[in-house]
Amino acid sequence: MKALEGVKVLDFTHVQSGPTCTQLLAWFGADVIKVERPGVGDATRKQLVDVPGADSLYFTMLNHNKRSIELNSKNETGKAVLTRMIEECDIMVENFAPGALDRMGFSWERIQEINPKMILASIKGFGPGKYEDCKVYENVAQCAGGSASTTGFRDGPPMVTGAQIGDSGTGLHLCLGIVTALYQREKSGRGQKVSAAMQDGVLNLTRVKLRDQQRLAAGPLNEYSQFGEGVPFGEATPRAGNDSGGGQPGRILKCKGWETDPDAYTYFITQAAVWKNVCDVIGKPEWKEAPGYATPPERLDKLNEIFEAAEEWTKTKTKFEVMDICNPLNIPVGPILSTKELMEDEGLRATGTIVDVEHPVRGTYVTVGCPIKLSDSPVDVERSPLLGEHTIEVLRDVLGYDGDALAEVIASGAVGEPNKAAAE
Ligand code: CAO
Repeated sequence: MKALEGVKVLDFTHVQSGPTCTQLLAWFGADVIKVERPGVGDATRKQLVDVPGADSLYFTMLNHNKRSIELNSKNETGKAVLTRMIEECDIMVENFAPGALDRMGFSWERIQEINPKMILASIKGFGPGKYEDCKVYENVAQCAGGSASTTGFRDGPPMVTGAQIGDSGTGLHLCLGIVTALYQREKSGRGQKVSAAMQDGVLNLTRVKLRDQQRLAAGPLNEYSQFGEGVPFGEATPRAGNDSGGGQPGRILKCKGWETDPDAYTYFITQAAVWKNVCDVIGKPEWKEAPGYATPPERLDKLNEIFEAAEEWTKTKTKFEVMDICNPLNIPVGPILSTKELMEDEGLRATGTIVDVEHPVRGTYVTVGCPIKLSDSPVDVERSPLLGEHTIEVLRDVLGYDGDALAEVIASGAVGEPNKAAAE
């Protein structure tokens, strides 16, 4: 038995943010039925195509364990089918542009009329306010949510990060809102609307930078490298390069092979509690007790010198050797792992965080499995559905269309051409 077994999800999501949310619900055992435009489907099916004729990795990696139904929600028969789906499902998730659901005729008020127990979950770029009508993509959210202004180096431009905190991050936020609403529904008997704005999601993940913004009022942020370098602070939290965020000085340092391998680097933290170990490892035992080096405040204006010395040492070791030497000494380090190394990582494969998936059109591909492990609800990652693969099955088994009623829906064209053949 899976945690969300028996829960039905009308998945009206597309691109990345919404699909990451419903993929989690599917992994936790919900029956997730993805509604897609006939003949077209989620735009990502045909974006960044690597195997001609096959659904792209962009699509397959975000839509595991779901069923797909083709349905034109703007045609009258399609609307009737969608209404039946709203009656049958527990949760409806969407991330259309602002107003699109209303324009289809399915406002929150209308959805509640159809099914008062429905949980309607929506992702938009911005919450209510002057930008509420904007269409928003990942990097826009990273920029508007405070991540970009606090990422990168002080002397360079703002930077976006490779982690999709705007899309996948907001998908996670929404997922938590949905299961919480589901829990409340157990007691109240009522559904509710769950909203997550991408700007808000990014800002939540950038929370510590707002902590620093307010600390500026009490003086310069002395754990930032620029403090030790004597560079004055401005009005807002600055970009801090690779400084660690928790007050212990840390940097990314070159390791053996850095000249040719762009990922031959390690993170290295000069943790105060193990300063003596750090000094021994990097070949500077004289710094252990030396005036100007012995205590963390004294070291603040010498961080460049200290990390240069540390790097002289790390450059003689591979990033994995650095890990092997420093971990037993409680010196916090971390290898910079490439995507290739992560895909091949035996530990991640053993836990199901990296998995191989078979796909009938594209063959075998690698994906990131469920990163959240429930001891009583294990996850089997199943391939994403082909466009409309389950249209007839869902019409029959979930919505109860049979005989003439089923034939009528198919003849209307509301569920797309290929399914006529499947039904016959
Ligand atoms: N049948 C009929 N019509 C359908 C349909 C279906 N099954 N599914 C979608 N449509 C229609 C919508 O109703 C909409 O029509 P109208 O414009 O006439 O109302 C139309 O398809 C396009 O939907 P959209 O505006 O959401 O799509 P877009 O490609 O123009 O914009 C995006 C994409 C992501 C910018 C926008 O959806 C958005 O801002 N979403 C919220 C924020 C978000 O999730 N962004 C992250 C995306 S991942 O980077």
